[in-house]
Amino acid sequence: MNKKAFIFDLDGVIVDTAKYHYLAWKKLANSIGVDFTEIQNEQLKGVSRVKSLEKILSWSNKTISEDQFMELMTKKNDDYLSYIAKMDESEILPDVTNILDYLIEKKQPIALGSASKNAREILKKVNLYNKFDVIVDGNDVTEAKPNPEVFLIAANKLNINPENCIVFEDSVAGVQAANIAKMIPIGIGRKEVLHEADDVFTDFTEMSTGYLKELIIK
Ligand code: B16
Ligand code: MG
Repeated sequence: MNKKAFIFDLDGVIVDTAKYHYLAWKKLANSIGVDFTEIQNEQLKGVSRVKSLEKILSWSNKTISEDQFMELMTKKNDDYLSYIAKMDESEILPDVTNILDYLIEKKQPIALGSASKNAREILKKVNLYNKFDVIVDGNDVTEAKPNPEVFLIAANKLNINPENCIVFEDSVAGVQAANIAKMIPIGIGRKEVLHEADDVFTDFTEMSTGYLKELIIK
């Protein structure tokens, strides 16, 4: 049995902040005359703030100055921060705390691997910060998912080989990043969207402790 590690994405896996990113991006896109659909939103999940805005601008063929770009990024984040300001433990997704506690009880190393620069603040707000051995977020990386940097840094800090790392992800970019890192991606969301993952669960309520045990001893 090889020692495993469990890496959790944040937005859309631990907390439902994906809906706040959506609302903030939609408002911003509409304010510059760009249509913004849920399908386009799917392509922004797991993607950094800079890359997300670049994508929105490319869909509309808009070019703006660097100053305007920075202004829009600040606007989006301020809007997003106003949503997350009110967050508390009630916004933790179903069974996430149970799964974390089970892994802690089984002495499994746990990391956060998120593209978000707001990750630490959110974890503190929902009282989960202390459950992680290692936290790697948007402030620690230079490359955005699907680049595997965020997960590789987490594996390195935990001192576990990438092929023994299980990654829980809700985004296509994140599943691709885990695959590129040669890790084991488990999708949290829809099978049609996350078909590159090894397994997909709608949410953690569908994941049995038997399944986790298998992952630990595999
Ligand atoms: P921020 P994750 C990602 O977090 C989100 O999925 C993505 O929608 C967001 O643009 C990105 O974080 C950056 O977030 O603007 O807060 O720095 O899913 O990797 O936990
Ligand atoms: Mg996510």
